[in-house]
Amino acid sequence: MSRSDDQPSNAWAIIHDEDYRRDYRDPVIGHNSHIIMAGRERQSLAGDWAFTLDPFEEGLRQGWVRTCFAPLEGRDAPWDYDIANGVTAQVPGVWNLARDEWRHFEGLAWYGRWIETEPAGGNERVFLRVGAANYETLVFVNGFFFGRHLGGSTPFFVELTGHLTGRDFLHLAVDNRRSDDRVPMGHIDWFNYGGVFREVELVRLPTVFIRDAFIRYDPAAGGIAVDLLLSDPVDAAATLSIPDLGVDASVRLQAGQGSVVIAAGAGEVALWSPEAPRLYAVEIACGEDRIRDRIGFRTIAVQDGEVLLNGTPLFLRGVCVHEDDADRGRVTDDADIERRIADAKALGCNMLRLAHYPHHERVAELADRHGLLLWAEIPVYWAIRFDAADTLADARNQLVELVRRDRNRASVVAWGVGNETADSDARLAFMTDLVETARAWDPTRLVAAACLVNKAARRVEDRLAPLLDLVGINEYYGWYYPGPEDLLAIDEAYDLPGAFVITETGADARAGLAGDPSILGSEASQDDYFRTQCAVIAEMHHLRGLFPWVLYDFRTLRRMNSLQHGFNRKGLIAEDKTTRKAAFAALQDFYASIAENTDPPGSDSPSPSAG
Ligand code: GCB
Repeated sequence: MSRSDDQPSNAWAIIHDEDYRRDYRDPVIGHNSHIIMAGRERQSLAGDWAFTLDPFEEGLRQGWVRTCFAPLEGRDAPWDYDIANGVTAQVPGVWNLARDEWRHFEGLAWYGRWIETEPAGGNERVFLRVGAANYETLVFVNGFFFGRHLGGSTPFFVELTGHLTGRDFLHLAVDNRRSDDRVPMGHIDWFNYGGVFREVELVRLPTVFIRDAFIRYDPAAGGIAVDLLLSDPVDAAATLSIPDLGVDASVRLQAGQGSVVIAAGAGEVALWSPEAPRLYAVEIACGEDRIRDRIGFRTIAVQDGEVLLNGTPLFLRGVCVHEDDADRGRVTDDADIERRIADAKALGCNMLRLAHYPHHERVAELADRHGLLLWAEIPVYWAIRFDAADTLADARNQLVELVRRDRNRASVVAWGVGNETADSDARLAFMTDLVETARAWDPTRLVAAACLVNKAARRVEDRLAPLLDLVGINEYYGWYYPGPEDLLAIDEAYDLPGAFVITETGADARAGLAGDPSILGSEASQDDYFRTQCAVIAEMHHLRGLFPWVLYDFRTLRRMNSLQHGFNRKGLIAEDKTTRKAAFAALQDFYASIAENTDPPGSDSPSPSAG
């Protein structure tokens, strides 16, 4: 029986067909589907969706999405799937935390729901936006296959215009299986949550709409620079207004593209910074379309190993954070993000490293508002298949989806392209491609990565490092390795053009575990680790930033000892996101000492005490 029939197929007829994914490989939905969301109205599809685990991918083998609509009466063959089987799951949500029996499921699952919305009128288009679903998502409406998206943390869009009748069934088949050709691959130190864990929405747009707008302060170009891209290659005129700067400009677009530079000197624009996060209302209109945003204008650069924000040297007082919640997994909301920002600020931070994948877009929007710098990264982590062209295409696409989503956010100052990836020729070619891709899509931000150290030679030794603006090392001297005195030798030997930062350092501790510093896992041992580290870091001359690992304990199945219980316990705060461990104060003291003394640690002026 053919799988295009709309009658249930006889499950027996397809059991020898192992090439059952052939009809679902193309099209691949990538960053070209991107639509700038700034201020647009959306119809939320949040709520309970019909949900079916499908570990054997029978839905793809048997074509469930086409056959499920046949009425029960009149069926002449048995069937294995109903859309209304009574099992539901929340969107946004991760299935792992919804039911105990789904906790460790890795594979394909079907989400489905009716969409009730007006079909697109003559001068309208309708798009589906999926905020993020881990990892591969196949999109179907009324059984029609639109394509598949790869990558577990970035948004994608599907045009539904012409496919909606008023009441239509949307299926998302989400597959979170780990595999060595994905980004990340199978071996990771965080929990591989599955599901549609960010918002799913419908967006209605005019026939020709503003697909993308890149808005930034670029003194080299002469002021505020704006690039516009329309949905279609038409000639048009757009208007750009920034009322608080008295800007009311017009932009000519040819074949759907146009650019403008608004002359504005540093004196005229109040530049955005963590201390003064000034945002300007910006509105762009073209034909019937209009986007509205609040944008901060600032510059970020690295010169002679120094990080310059608005031209002024800055020490990056950071901390790493995962997007993880003990109860909701990857699902987050404004309150959770605001807490993250408040905890980082309480620590004395001016920056967050969003490890190890793109976090929710609200993080950058709220960091813009509250004044916190961000390092945003893609999950090129550990042993990626650097020799595989498809894996590179996937990584590159995830990077561009992230950049296009967040490049109007002043808070985002660095694109992280990789974390602790082993050096090889294939890796160098792969990473060089990502560095160039980041710069091509956004020449205004820093490109960063956590690089490799030759422990024996005590120096940063990584062919990727000279290509970067921020050269990070994950060092863990005093935890995985003896130390931390070797840091001084590494610092001494540092001679690269990029700014040198510690992208990770930390030690596990179970909140509440008493004992003296010699008891590994006690709060005192973690506190001692950081106080010892900071005393050494205070003597480093080249270091321009520190990102301790990690703000909160987070779930990971690599960590199973009696203290860990499935959590990485290097958090300065426990997984309840409330209980601060003793080491929190150690870092707080260190950051306070740096903030008081505006010179970075190790500079020739009096160096800050480690507290
Ligand atoms: C690292 C990794 C990070 C781990 C951390 C650890 O170097 O980048 O993902 O969670 O170490 O705790 O070992």
